[in-house]
Amino acid sequence: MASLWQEAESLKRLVIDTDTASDDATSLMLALRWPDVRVEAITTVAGNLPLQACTRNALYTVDLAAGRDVPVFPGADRPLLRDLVTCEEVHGQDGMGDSNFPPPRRAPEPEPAPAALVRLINRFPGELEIIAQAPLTNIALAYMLDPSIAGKVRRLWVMGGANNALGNVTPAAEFNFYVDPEAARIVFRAGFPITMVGWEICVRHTVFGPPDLAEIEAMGTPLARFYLEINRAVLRYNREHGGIEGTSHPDSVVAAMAVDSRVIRRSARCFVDIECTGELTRGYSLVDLLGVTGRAPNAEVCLEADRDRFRSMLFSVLRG
Ligand SMILES: [Ca+2]
Repeated sequence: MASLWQEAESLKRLVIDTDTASDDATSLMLALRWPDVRVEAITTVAGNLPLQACTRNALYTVDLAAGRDVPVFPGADRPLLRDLVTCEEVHGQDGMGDSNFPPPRRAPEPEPAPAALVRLINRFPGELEIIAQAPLTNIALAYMLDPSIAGKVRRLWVMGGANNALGNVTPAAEFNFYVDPEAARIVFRAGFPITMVGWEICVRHTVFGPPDLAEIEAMGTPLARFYLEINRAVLRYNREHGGIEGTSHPDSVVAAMAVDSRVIRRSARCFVDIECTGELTRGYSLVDLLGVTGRAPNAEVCLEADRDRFRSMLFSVLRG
């Protein structure tokens, strides 16, 4: 009995909200394979690709990486107010490096993602951590269904925005906040205990260059092969358009932080808001590092990640 109780005590319960393509799948792998972590659900949302493709990629990744059944709940197929913007040019037409994987073995759940989020957060009040690594549409919809969930989530990890740094869709904006800025604004004003990890953290502390990739290739495991396949397109895109020589890990570094907070080296509590009306700055994340707005902090903002720790964590997962 004691060991069962201890197991329940040390178990970290996660839900991952994802527009599954390339690094989203790596993030799922890391969380699904990490000890003492239980991924209670995966929720999908339109973003990198249309919803159906994101859901298919999530299901395929669960087939490959999860040792147990993890339900996948499809959610919003478009942003709250705007037309969907996708980015097949970054991740490949299938979002997985044009690997054209066979159809997944399992099927998505019938319950919509926002309803599933509300149900699970209320089932595990104060216990669930959510990794939001996509446009925040599902999280905003869940909050609108039941505003009390903002106070019941143990932590909401947000991959999105850029902390006073260059965006990746426009100079002002990172993709997730650009796609659905209204959802991002709703979520940051809702009172969730947010940790925000911006695009600049990915660029500065998570890139795997040629020596890292050679080491992964030499592993020869199914997960290492999967990693290299799904990152083919993004590797090319990073080189030709992103000014980055290697693979980038915006989502998987957040998963690593969620399962081991030592991956965050420095952070600061700041007021963060998202631009919804700017002529040139749609989706810009205002991070008030100096406190000049006089507004109360609403997020813990990651300032520096531990690259070596992240690398060794992901490598240990890929080695299998
Ligand atoms: Ca994503």
